Amino acid sequence: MRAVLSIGSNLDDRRSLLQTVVDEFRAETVAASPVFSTPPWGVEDQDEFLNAVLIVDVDTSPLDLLRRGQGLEEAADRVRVRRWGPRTLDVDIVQVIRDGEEICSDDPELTLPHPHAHERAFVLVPWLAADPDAVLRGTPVAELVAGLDAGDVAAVREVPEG
Ligand code: A4P
Ligand code: MG
Repeated sequence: MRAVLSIGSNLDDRRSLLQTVVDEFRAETVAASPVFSTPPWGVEDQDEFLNAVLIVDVDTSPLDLLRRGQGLEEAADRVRVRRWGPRTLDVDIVQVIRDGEEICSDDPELTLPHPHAHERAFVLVPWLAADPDAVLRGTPVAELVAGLDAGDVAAVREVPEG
């Protein structure tokens, strides 16, 4: 199955923390976005995030993929204090495609597609950079981005490497 992962960090050495996810999935990665600097969404009195999107082909189930992501979050010493609050590392599964079909699930443990993906510039802009042909629930991601607040989109800025 193919999965779209959104990764984010706004604490500690953000770039190295994102790199742990890139390294974990290196052999399975089919596309990756650059790293973007993004204003905090949801809870706004916190530091800027670094966000990126990875597209991976994995043999496991969606739940096993979630556990792999959570293992990386734990390795990053992530402490859950506050919903949408500061975090060392967040690995969200945005979408899973199996046999050409987008998997939909309202299971709270793994909701697919991710319920906020369609409204988050910090997910959609990197996703579009990784896959210009991406489609979410039948709508091209390019169209979703075009429908977002232009200021929110412009605030998601690619970070030069290094
Ligand atoms: N869960 C359900 N569906 C999924 C999914 N598709 N992917 C469950 C990953 N996890 C999923 O997540 C809570 C529970 O969601 C997990 O137990 C999992 O089984 P969490 O990571 O423990 O808590 P959280 O991340 O604080 O809550 P939530 O609601 O998942 O927040 P989000 O949606 O992850 O948003 N602003 C910027 N600029 N960049 C960011 O990366 N991230 C967030 C967090 C808020 N604002 C941000 C960013
Ligand atoms: Mg999360």
